[in-house]
Amino acid sequence: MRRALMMSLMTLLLTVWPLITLAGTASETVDTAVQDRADNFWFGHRGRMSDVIRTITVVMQGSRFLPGTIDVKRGETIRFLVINRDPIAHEFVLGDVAEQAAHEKEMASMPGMPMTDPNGVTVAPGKTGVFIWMFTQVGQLQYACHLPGHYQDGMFGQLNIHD
Ligand SMILES: [Cu+2]
Repeated sequence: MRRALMMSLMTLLLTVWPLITLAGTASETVDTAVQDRADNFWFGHRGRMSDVIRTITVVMQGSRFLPGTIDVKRGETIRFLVINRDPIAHEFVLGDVAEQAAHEKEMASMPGMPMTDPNGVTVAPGKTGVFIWMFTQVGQLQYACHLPGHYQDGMFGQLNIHD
């Protein structure tokens, strides 16, 4: 009798265990879905190295971007080499004017937080950042730095996505 109870408990556990494991997998799937959504912007998403068709070098110097204007084509995957020649960190963040304003607000609310957004890269003093982006729509963007005061001081450039 006792043995039979033990056996049925074992059976129950064996039946439930895969469900518990599945539950864990399900929540990971949700996290990935959230990650995917966060990675998608109206103008594109993170690109793959194997799709890169050209490299554009951007220099950050004197809290300015060089060049000040970049032209790309819809459908292009660009590798940005972002060279920071300043003794302070800078960001290279892609977005339209409204998205830049939102990011500016976000950065102001948590000073010193390293950026984790998929649409940009933070580059340490004297370092070079690599950032790959696939442009999917025609439009006007800015690339900007949102370290305190930099955007207001004019640390942004114009990026045009053409047909
Ligand atoms: Cu900056």
